[in-house]
Amino acid sequence: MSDTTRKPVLFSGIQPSGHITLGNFIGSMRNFTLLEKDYDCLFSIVDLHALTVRQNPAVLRSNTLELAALYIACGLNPEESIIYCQSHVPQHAELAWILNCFTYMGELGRMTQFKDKSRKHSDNINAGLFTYPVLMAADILLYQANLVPVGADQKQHLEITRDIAQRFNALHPGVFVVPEPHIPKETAKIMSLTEPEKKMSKSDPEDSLVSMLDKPEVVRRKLRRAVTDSDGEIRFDPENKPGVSNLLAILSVLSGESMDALTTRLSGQGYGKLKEETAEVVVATLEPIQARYQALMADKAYMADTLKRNAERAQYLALRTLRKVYKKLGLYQP
Ligand code: ATP
Ligand code: LTN
Repeated sequence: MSDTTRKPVLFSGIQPSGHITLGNFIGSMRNFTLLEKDYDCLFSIVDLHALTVRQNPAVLRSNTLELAALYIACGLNPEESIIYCQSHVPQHAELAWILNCFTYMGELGRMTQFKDKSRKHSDNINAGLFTYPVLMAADILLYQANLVPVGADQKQHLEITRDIAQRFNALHPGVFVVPEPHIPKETAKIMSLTEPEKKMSKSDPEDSLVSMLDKPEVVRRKLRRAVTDSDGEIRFDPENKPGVSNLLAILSVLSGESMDALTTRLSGQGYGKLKEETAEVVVATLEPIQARYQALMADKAYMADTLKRNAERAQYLALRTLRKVYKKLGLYQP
């Protein structure tokens, strides 16, 4: 990514709040690899966001490195795209403060992620959890991003980001690019294996998810135990058959076989066959990623150097926006 290229900018982030799941991969990382060549991309490990929920420091550190290596192992190129830790670029927190002053309590109170996480962590409803979307808006607006690929659960956060950008621009024209979300329908929401009415989340119990680093036998066991239903019919119907539809969605996306072709081919067969085929395509997808991951993690110096260099590249871009914002707002700059 250089100053002179004309490609539009793509920004996305994933929290190092646990082991990266198949839901994160299908809903976001895989789409990053499909879009990378057409955009100047930034892929952030949003470690400051992860602090909105209590983290064990040693585990957070190890999850951060894991996520960085997985970004690269999935095929993203850290010499082209900027792969970096959010906390290494202080301008995120600085712009978040400014944008806090352009965001209303009422609109933050309506965010469903805030309501869900407040319920889940009722002993720690901190102000960071409440202002989480403002930091996310800062992430995106700092780099003048045009496109933000995310899963369906982030749609509302993209809407508030656009509202904040437009509100700011109305007072100070031309400061921010108003970003577009990219939420492909087929990959928008991978569901939990044990409670298929809920999305798969990396901070949920182990049985409910496939981790990107699960060994083949673990993937096979988890998929064999995935909750389905009792009518025995292989049909794509997320409303009435969430478990079966989730397996079909995973299989279709990863194999490239269309949903129509897949349901026709499997119709009349048992759920055992569906689970087995899904497990095999997941194993085949994960194997090369895991091999690259192991190689990257064996070279800690390379990982550290890559993250350091990329944070410097991100800072350069971030500073340009922040200076403009400070100047427009009338903060005295000697
Ligand atoms: P946590 O459980 O800590 O909230 P998470 O698993 O929901 O984490 P995030 O880091 O919040 O993951 O999300 C990273 C990206 O992955 C986001 O773009 C999000 O929309 C996407 N994503 C997360 N879970 C899924 C899912 N089950 N299906 C599709 N996309 C998902
Ligand atoms: N909020 C997102 C993670 C995230 C993000 C971002 C995604 C933080 N900053 C900027 C896209 C762009 C989540 O919880 N999945």
